[in-house]
Amino acid sequence: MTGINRIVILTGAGISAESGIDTFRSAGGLWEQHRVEDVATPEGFARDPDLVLGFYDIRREALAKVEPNPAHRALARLEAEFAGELLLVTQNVDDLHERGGSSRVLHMHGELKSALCLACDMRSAWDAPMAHHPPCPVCRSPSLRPDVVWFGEMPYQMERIYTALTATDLFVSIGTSGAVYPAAGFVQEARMAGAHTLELNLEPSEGSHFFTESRHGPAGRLVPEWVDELLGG
Ligand code: BJW
Repeated sequence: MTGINRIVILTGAGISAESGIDTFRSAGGLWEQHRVEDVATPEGFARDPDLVLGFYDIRREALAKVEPNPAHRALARLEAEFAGELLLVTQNVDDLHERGGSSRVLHMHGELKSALCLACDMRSAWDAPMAHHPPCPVCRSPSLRPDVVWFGEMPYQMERIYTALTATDLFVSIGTSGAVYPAAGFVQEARMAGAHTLELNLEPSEGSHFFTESRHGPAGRLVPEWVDELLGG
């Protein structure tokens, strides 16, 4: 592909599905196992913190047992070999992009392996359970919550993302249902700025019609194929 100097990539749960991490909205996915209002809202956390901390403890533990797949690795190869500017934005709270070799990942919905202290507002790297209310490493208050973005909260680094979207030549959305805003609106921002927009997803997403090009299939195949094509084999 010629004339591509800036790329913004958005990834969602589908990119980690072949690594063995549950998506949210697929049959049998996380939102069929749990009520979203209970485990992914500040109100749910206020009502029953132990339920929410336990939900994230289980997911953090599961993360230690899975590995990045060819889609994560292909994006790391793109970061290493693409001569232009690349911004990789993920909605995922897992660390499979980093373990797959990407070194610059923007986690707009936070990270499972980070804790946010409600007492001192500090973030700490975190790889242990939280359900027993351990003390914050900074202020010692037992006030930690997972450093993730729930419904009704502001996703991280939105200004940086919108700035990149308005200047990008190519926007690629990988493995996301397009059901959650503001991420679901990125394609329209990029299109308005004149970018080519490409969807790589198992099936047409809710916002499929907004993309100039869509390819459907598993990310573990589609992403390496697209990266090969972009880098010229
Ligand atoms: C494969 C595959 C394979 C499978 N290969 N593909 C009414 C209208 C518009 C907006 C709103 C509204 N009412 C409320 C809102 C706002 C709300 C929202 O969007 N609600 C919607 C439900 C309507 N959004 C918010 O509250 C956000 N904050 C906000 O808007 O702040 C104000 C603001 C305004 C303007 C600018 C900026 C801010 C916050 C949203 C937080 C979302 N949090 C979660 C939980 C994070 C922590 C955790 O992980 O537990 O984020 S919810 C969950 O959904 C998680 C995900 O990141 C997110 C998206 O899910 P994703 O990744 O798309 O997964 P799935 O399962 O939906 O889809 C997977 C896809 O992969 C599918 O298409 C499969 O086909 C595909 N797939 N296998 C390729 N092998």
